[in-house]
Amino acid sequence: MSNRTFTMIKPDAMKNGHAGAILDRIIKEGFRVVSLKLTKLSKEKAGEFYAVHKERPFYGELVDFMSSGVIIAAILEKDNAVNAFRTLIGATNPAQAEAGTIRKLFATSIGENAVHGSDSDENAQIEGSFFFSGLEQF
Ligand code: FUP
Repeated sequence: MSNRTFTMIKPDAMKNGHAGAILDRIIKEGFRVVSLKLTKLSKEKAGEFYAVHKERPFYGELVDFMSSGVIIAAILEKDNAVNAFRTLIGATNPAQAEAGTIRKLFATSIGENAVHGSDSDENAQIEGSFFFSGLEQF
């Protein structure tokens, strides 16, 4: 079990003005910020990040959406970080997310669901390294 996960505040939440509230919630839930940046994915980079979904029907829309505006990318640390963070964000589809979760509070739809959270320790490591060099991880 690792104690790090990776997140993105997605373009919908950025455009809707929820970035501050989401970061505040994450920090108040006890996650330590290891790395943080405001950035924007090109279509090519978004496609690469979500390559695991490339055969899925929603892949094109997902790539268009994730490259449609700025995002905040971050590596976070807490005991059992991957599972703790997925509990905090709630189900992929905000309609099915538990009350009080970040997606329930801030997501628009299953496609525009406010935040990303890694689904395994291995992916947390891969995804964190996609955005941050070793020198940027504190
Ligand atoms: P999650 O791990 O909860 O982020 O969800 P997935 O890895 O299954 O999906 C990654 C992203 O693909 C979601 F955040 C949004 C998008 N997606 C859709 O647009 N439609 C779907 O039916 C499933 C996922």
